[in-house]
Amino acid sequence: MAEKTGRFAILEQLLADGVEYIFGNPGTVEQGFLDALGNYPDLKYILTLQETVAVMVADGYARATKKPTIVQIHSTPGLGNSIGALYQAKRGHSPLVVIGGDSGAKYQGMDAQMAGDLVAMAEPVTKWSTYVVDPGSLLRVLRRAIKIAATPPMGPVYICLPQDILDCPVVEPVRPTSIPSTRTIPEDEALTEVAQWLAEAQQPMIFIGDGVAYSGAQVELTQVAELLGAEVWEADAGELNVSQSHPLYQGATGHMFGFQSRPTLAKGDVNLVCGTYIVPEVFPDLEDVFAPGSKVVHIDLNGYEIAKNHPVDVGFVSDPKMTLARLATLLEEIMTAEQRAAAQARVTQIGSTKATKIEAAKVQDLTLKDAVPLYFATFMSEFANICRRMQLFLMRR
Ligand SMILES: Cc1ncc(C[n+]2csc(CCOP(=O)(O)OP(=O)(O)O)c2C)c(N)n1
Repeated sequence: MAEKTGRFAILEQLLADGVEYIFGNPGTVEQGFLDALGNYPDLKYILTLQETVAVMVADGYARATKKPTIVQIHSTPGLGNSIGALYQAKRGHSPLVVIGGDSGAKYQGMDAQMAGDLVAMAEPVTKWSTYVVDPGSLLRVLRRAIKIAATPPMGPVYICLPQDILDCPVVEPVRPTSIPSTRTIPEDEALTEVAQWLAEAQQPMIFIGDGVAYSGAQVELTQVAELLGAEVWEADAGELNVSQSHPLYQGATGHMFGFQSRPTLAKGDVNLVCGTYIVPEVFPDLEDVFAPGSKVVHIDLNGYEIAKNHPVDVGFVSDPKMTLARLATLLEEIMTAEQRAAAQARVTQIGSTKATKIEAAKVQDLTLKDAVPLYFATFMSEFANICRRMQLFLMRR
């Protein structure tokens, strides 16, 4: 094999992993890397003029594609500018792979201009932060970074690629990164017990977050909600987890004040939490949020978030799509005719309450239409008209 240096090898590694875009804002130490890019026209570099923007644009792309997404940033000042955006990417479980430049491992001791403890800076805002110390492990560590970012619960990683390492010959073979499958499902016995609780519930409630969308579980979630006749609330969500026009969808519990979300959280006798943590509010009530004696079931690939703040009766570290699909089948098998009728009555009642609330809100909006400058509902209505005129179609993923 012809000898190639690290900067060519990492680009070939990215191509082997199906990467099409690199977002970034480079500096002098990334110049060799940028020169190498010229050899790979299939990799497109999206330049932004500030690092926060590079990370945020990449974050959007990463969440939309759910694929490991590369952002390239300059050493200490560049990483410094990225911190806030990386924090948001971490909270949003975005599979970002931040590749950071640095003058070189051999210059570390000099503490020269723009030197800093890059790994320590990135650590609190990433899932993993590391520095490549030897050309012999350049691709191994890059693949590990990609794997960590893209394995659910996904999240941003930082990998520092010092310039002198990128200038060294690399003999490691390029091969696609192995991303483990997380399509896992709980034991049927445990899931059957949970299905029984839910079937018997008088007031089942569902609380969801982006774990639903990341697992592609929108259909299964909706099916379970309809079978149960349960209100569906989003606790911590930015993705499309359920159709917002569905009669059972009730909106978000809120992210500011616990006293506002508490009545909703305390309403159910059996609570199904999926793909979110409870509770994301900034000013949460520190006491338990669910009704005393109620049951709580949490399904999530993110084990850290299960029972993070409040106890659960059962937590499943499993894939929402597969688990909800199996739960729906079990419910169909075990629900009695009486339970089905009660659930159907709840669907009708929840839907009509929602429709009445929406009508009342529309009347309220009309009264305020011209009374308040830039009233939001007026803005959205005008915006919808423009979209219609421009024939803009919002594609549902
Ligand atoms: C925060 C940060 N990001 C990136 C760099 C790398 N860098 C050094 S000079 C430069 C271009 C600056 O362009 P401009 O602000 O127009 O100033 P000019 O030097 O062209 O006058 C960049 C991106 C840096 N030093 N600091």
